[in-house]
Amino acid sequence: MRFDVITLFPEMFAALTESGVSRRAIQSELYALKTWNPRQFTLDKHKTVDDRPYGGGPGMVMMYQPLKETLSAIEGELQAKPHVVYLSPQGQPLTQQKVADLTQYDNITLLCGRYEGVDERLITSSVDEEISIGDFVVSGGELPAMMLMDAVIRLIPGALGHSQSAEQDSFSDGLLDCPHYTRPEVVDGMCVPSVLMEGNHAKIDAWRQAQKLVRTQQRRPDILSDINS
Ligand code: 4G4
Repeated sequence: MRFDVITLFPEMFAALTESGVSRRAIQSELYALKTWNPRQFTLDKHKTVDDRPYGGGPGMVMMYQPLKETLSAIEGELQAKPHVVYLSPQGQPLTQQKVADLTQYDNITLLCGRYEGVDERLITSSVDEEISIGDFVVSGGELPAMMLMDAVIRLIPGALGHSQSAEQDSFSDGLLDCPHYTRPEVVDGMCVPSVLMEGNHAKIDAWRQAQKLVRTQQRRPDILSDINS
């Protein structure tokens, strides 16, 4: 799998290459990452990537031309057209199911907006899907893009160690996860649920499943009503 990222702040992506599961997965060549700065595809001496919005109003808009040229340069390096994703608050919500669907693409290009976003004509001509990581706003698409990439990367076979398997994640069965405990057996007067100390694995599995259901009912009843509809 290969990710190409269009961003005015390529240095931010060191967060993925320098630590954790995403760094090990790059080192093991489970995926590749290349960043592209649209500033390098500008035509004027000031390397302008943004301009004022038609119709007036506050803020700036990312211009069509540098982004289109960046996409063409990316396509020039690939065998086939990439799946182009634009991160924006106006996108379809990202879910674990959507993350799993994205693992099927060999090439994903992520477009990271800054300012008020990108010229709508770039979206209609070149973007395959617009995705939101949640109903809130951050200053740029970079952090949302990194979250999407991290979520996809950890599903690539071999990215997680045996001890942490993706099948055991929250949402893998559509429910929230059960609580977890480790040593010591008592800490600041708080003990571990006795069922986990008794070694009856059928009973432990049943307890964990019940905890998942109870927590989902109490914290996210919206998830249960989706499953039951
Ligand atoms: C596109 C349009 C994504 C990108 C406007 C991006 C939240 C999300 C951005 C903006 C983002 C999300 C600056 C408002 C960058 N914020 N929820 N910001 N804004 O996925």
